Amino acid sequence: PVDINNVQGDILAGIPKKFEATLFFNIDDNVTAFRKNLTKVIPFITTTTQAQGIRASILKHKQEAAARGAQADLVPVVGVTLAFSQFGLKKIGINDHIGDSLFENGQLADAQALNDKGTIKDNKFTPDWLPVFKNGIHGVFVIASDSQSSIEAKITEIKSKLGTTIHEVFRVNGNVRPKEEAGHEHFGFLDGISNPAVIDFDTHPLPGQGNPISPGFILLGRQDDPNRTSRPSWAVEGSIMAFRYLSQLVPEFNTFLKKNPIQIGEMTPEQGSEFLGARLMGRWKSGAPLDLAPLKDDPELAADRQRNNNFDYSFPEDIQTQDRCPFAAHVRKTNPRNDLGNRVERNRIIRRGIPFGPEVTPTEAQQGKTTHDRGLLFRCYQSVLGNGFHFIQQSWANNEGFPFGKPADQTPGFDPIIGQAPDPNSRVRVVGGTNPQNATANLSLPTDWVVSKGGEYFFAPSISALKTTFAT
Ligand code: N7H
Repeated sequence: PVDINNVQGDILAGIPKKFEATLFFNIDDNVTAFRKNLTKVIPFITTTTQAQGIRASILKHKQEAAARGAQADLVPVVGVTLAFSQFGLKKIGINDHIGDSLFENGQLADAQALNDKGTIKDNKFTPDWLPVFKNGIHGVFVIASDSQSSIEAKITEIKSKLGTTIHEVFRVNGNVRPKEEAGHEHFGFLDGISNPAVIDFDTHPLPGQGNPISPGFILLGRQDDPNRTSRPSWAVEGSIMAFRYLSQLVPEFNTFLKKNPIQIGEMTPEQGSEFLGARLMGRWKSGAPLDLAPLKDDPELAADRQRNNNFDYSFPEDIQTQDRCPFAAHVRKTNPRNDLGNRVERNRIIRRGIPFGPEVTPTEAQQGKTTHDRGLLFRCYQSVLGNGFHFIQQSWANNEGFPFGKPADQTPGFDPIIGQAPDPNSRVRVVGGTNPQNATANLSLPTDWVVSKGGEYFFAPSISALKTTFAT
């Protein structure tokens, strides 16, 4: 079974957060000093048991506040996650193959296969990424808390322990959006509803979480890890983190919705625009799934954890129609549920992203044009990138034919949210099935609304590996 005192807390449990700093660092040449100092930082790293404890105390705090009729704030806590890229492992002198070639080659080498935008010169592809992600980052700290000041204090503490053995190369702050937008990403949709339940850990899965998946699809070296035999012993109970810096063009997205409403029955143009947005996502902004609420938002359903994820696209009987939810809708593309006979365990990932950047300004909204960078600091965990993040992006979201086996006159098209077309310069994507009354009609999307500015693949070691293999 999984040792939850050994697995980092961000992976299976998640660390509650209002603010989160993602701090990328390089290790300096005195590696021996770094490994020695690292010993003093390991006590800061949050374990799964601790993350669960934080959740429990927040729940208790909320219940107590509710009993008093008061509003509960987050309990003051800080959670820390630490992970290393292949460059970092090499720098430290850990040269074993971890059993994941995409990780070992790094995300930059994967950018073209992911269809990130870029330029090709002399047969060489260079993505349009922030320079920092092209320079070989060694490691990342993710620091989550209820307040920015607690985060700053923790960073100071970490840095004081590590001294000059690392230097920060880039930091980006994420935060939960204000007031009623809390929990919603920048396009306005509630996020963080659906994650897989993991055997040995999630003892009470929610309806619709799907068959609980074997821990080895998330944790290296555990039950059903497809590459179990090729893992070095120190990699066991670690997980591979895919990080992506994804900018979102919110005013442009909204302008498109405004210009292309899908009005059914009595819908006003505004409702038609909401409806198109929901068709592209597969959920209403509230989080209510189209598969259960096909024509009208249902905020009560959205708020009910027993129901808001309990669907698999086979309603009423026929998985072959997109009357309720387009085949290409973001949530259907990235977790096709019964489109693949509910047999997608190995392709599930655990998502832990957070929005970054300011709210849309009135000027941006009015002009329909982004001038302030904002988006999602996407982070997900899996044991094999070629089944998880990389596979979902390349073989599902970017693949017009997926899900396969649908009626011949209804090509699903690209995932309208994250799908990327192969041509790095011209990006007209076609998506099918957006109009429930005309299943064969296609819609051309003028632009990408989610733009990759880079990222890296990291390995989040177990606590025991940090102690014995990484630190000395
Ligand atoms: Fe996606 N969004 O807010 O628009 N995502 N996502 N995602 N996503 C989901 O069901 C979003 C991205 C998955 O189990 C929801 O929890 C945005 C990448 C998966 O039914 C919303 C970006 C990848 C699921 C968003 C983005 C995925 C999922 C519904 C980028 C993987 C679960 C909330 C800026 C390659 C599907 C929920 C399921 C859900 C949004 C990126 C994957 C609202 C804005 C890169 C597996």
